[in-house]
Amino acid sequence: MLDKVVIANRGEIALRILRACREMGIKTVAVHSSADNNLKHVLLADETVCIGPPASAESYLNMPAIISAAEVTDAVAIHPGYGFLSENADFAERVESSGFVFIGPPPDCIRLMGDKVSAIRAMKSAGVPTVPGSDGPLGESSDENLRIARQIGYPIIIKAAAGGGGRGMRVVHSEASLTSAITVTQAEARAGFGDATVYMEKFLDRPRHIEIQVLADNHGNAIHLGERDCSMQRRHQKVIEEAPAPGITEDQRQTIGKRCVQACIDIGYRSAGTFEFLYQDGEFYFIEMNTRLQVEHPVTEMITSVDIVREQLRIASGEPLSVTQDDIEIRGHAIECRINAEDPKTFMPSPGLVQLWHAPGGPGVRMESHIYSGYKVPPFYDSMIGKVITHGNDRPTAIARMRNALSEIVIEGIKTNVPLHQEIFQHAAFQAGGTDIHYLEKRLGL
Ligand code: MV4
Repeated sequence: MLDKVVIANRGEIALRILRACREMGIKTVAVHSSADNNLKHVLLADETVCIGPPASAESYLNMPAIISAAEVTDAVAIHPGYGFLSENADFAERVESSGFVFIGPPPDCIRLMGDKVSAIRAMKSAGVPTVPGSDGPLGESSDENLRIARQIGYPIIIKAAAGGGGRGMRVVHSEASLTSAITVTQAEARAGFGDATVYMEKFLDRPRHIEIQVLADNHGNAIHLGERDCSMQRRHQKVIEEAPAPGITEDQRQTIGKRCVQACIDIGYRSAGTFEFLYQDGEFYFIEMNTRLQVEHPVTEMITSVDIVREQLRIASGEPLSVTQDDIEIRGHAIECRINAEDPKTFMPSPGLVQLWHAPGGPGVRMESHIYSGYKVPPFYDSMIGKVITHGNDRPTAIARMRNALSEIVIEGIKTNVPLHQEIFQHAAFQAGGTDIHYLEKRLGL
């Protein structure tokens, strides 16, 4: 097993990784910015290294500083968490060429999936269902682009190959605006990502966002852990996630899951990964793959009893997966609410001193947070300060436990989105389950 791991992240996920390491007898190095001396995982880590000033660009994105920290502490591996450098193929490569293990997929897989055009191509040839589209980058000829769009049928969506997560997209409803929309999206892509490549897909008007969790080791084993429904979102920020997805049958789960597993084998994937799909009218359409541990991984852990971070650490040390596909059974239902330090009405960030913090508890309640009474939420980073996850034998039980948990939470000193969650849990449409990606924004009147 790995001897010592650098945790190249902050907040709740750094604490999650630290806990997994400690359980497994792995020593930990917390690398942190000068604004993060008092992070909970920094206080708990075996060793700490300050890697730069508050700005992420000079600390959590500072590759040489992170690799140097691994060198001076004699660590053997680096876990990037999510965000920051987690999907940076160059970082993964530099980590490995410096002699450390990158706790994630091979750099080539990160690169393949980072380019959405090559990702879709690879997934299509592996038998994963994709959205009808251009199946490649758009060329210069507007006649040819008009022909492709006509064949797909309007509305269509233009997307940047280097985009993803909602950046660099434009919906086109008719021929009249196609050519200019392509030009504008190309210009934005060049300015935003340094790559003007765009592609075209049929625009799905009311899909759900359903994703499949996979794990793959170095011994040719790959498994899927079922799906998560992440449709409850605002401006591409997920707010609530759940597993399993309401209405998805065991047959559908195994069919799409098998396709994802085969795709992992085809591309030589390893570690944890997520296949993102749009789901509409009973069909799955692949859109992107996330080559990292995700924020919402706990809902899958709760319904499968697989510790995804532990599996990542095992895989990185060369151990086989601890479970086979036949071992995986979906048990009950889990829901996650992301808790953000923000105004519940305006969504403006609300950093500052946490004067009082009481965590929720009880059966089936899991709190993933690094905050404590007296902790100061810095203004430099993402506003997510934790996640509450509830699990129960069925969805109504998970919902009832979440309502309890939300009502038990006490946070004084900063504003949070807990009241927003409490409101959503009153909605009849949420209680019924299966709302689409536009539901929350419509309800909020955006
Ligand atoms: C789409 C789509 C409709 N049709 N593609 C946005 C984020 C990026 N991951 C892909 N996105 C979308 N792609 C087609 N062909 C609608 C979205 C979309 C969306 C997707 C998932 C979660 C939230 C979303 C919010 C707005 C639009």
